[in-house]
Amino acid sequence: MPELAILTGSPAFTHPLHVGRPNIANQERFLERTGQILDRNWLTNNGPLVQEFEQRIAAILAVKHCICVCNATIGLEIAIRAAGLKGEVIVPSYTFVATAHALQWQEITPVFADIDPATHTLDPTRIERHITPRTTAILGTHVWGRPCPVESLVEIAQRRGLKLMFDAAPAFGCSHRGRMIGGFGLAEVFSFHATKFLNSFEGGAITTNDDELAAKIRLMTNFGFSGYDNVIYIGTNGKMTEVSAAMGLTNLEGIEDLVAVNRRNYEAYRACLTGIPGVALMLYDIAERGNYQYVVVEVNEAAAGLTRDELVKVLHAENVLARKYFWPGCHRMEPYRSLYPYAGMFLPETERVAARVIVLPTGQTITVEIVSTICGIIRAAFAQSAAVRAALSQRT
Ligand code: T4K
Repeated sequence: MPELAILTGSPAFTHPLHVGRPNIANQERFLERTGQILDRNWLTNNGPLVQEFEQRIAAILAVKHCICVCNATIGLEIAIRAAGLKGEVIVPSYTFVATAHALQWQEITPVFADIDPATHTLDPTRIERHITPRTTAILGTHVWGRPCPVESLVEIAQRRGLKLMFDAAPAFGCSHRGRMIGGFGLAEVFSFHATKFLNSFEGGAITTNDDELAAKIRLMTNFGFSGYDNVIYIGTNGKMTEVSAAMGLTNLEGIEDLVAVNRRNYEAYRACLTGIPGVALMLYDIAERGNYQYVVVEVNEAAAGLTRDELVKVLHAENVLARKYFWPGCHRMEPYRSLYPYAGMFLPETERVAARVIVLPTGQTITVEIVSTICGIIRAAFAQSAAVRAALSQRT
C-alpha cells in the first residue's frame, strides 16, 4: 500500500497532474499550417482553414451546417439569440456555469431543473413543473459527453410548444442511438477550449440542420454584415481565427488516437477502481461512440469513510489535481444564488451529485502506470480513513 502524502508529507508525483491538460495531436503539422497562414497573410474573417474545419465537422457529424466560433460561450449566446429564445428557459444547474450565463447575459431567466442521478443529465420527469407562460425553450447539456434523453425532451418540447437546444460543449465525437451529437434539437453548440477533448486553443462550433437559423447565426457571428457596408442584423464578433482552425484541424486528424488514449485510461481506471468500496466510476455506453474525456467518480462517504472533499484534499496533497465539476451547481453561484435563493429545494439530485463527484486526470499526458498509482492512493486513503481524517483535521 502506498504511503500517503497527507500522512508522510511526500507526494506520489513531483509535478501536478491536471484535469484538462490539452491534447495536441501533431505539433509539426500544426506549425506547418501556421506557417501557411502567415504566408497567406489571411488571419481571420472566414479564412480557408475555418471553412475547411467547418466542412469537416459538418461531414463527421452529418449535419447541414457548422459555424465555427471563438468559444462555446459566445456560440451559445449567438445560437440562443438567433433561435429567438426569451423569457424563461429550462436548463440544468448541474452544468458549467456558461450554460446559465449565456441566457442571463441576454436577460433571459435560466430556470434550473433537476438531473437524473444515473446519467447526470436533465431528468425529463422534472421539467414540466417548471414550465410557465413565459417559458420558451429547454436547453439541455450533454454532461460528460453523455447524451441527454433526447427523445423525451423532444416529446415535451413539441407537446408544450417549446424550442429545444443543446449545450454539447463536452460532446464532440459522441453519438446517441448511433447518430452523432450535433444534429439534435434546433441547434447544438460544441466547445473546443484548450481543456476539451478536441481543442483549437479557444473555439467552438454551432451545428444545425435549419437553413434559416444557420444563415442568421452566420450573420450574427460577424456583426450582422451581409456584405460590404451592409448590416442587416444585430450581431457580435464570434469569429474563429485561422490559427485556431489550424489547431482544430490538426487535432481532428488525430482524433482516433486521442479517443484511443482516453479509452485506454478509462479502462485502466475501471479495472483499478473495481472492488474499492465507496467509489463508483461513471460508465460510458460502449455501444455508442464516445470521447471518454472525463473520468468521473462518485464518492459514497458511508462506504468510503471519507467525504468527497476529504478525498480531493488527499489527492491534491499527492499532486493529483482532481476537480469537483460542477460543484456547487449553477444555482449556488452568483447571480443565481441571490436571484433564486430557494432553487435548491427543487434540485435534490443536483445537490447530491455535485457533492459526490470527482473528475480524475486523463488524456495524452496520463499513462496506465499513473492511473494505477492514482487508484492506489484512493484505495490507501479509504483503508486508512480514520488516520487521514485525523491528519486533515489537524491541518485546518
Ligand atoms: N458549456 C459547458 C457544458 C462547458 O463545459 C463549457 C466549458 C462551456 C459551456 C463553455 O465553453 P468555452 O466558452 O470555454 O468554449 C474549464 C474550461 O475553461 C471550460 O472550457 C470547460 N467548459 C470547463 C468544464 O472547464 P476551468 O476553469 O475548470 O478550467 P481551467 O482553466 O482551470 O483548466 C483546467 C486545468 O487544465 C488547469 O488546472 C490546468 C490545465 N490547463 C488549462 C489550460 C487552459 C493546461 O494545462 N493548459 C491550458 O492551456 O474551466
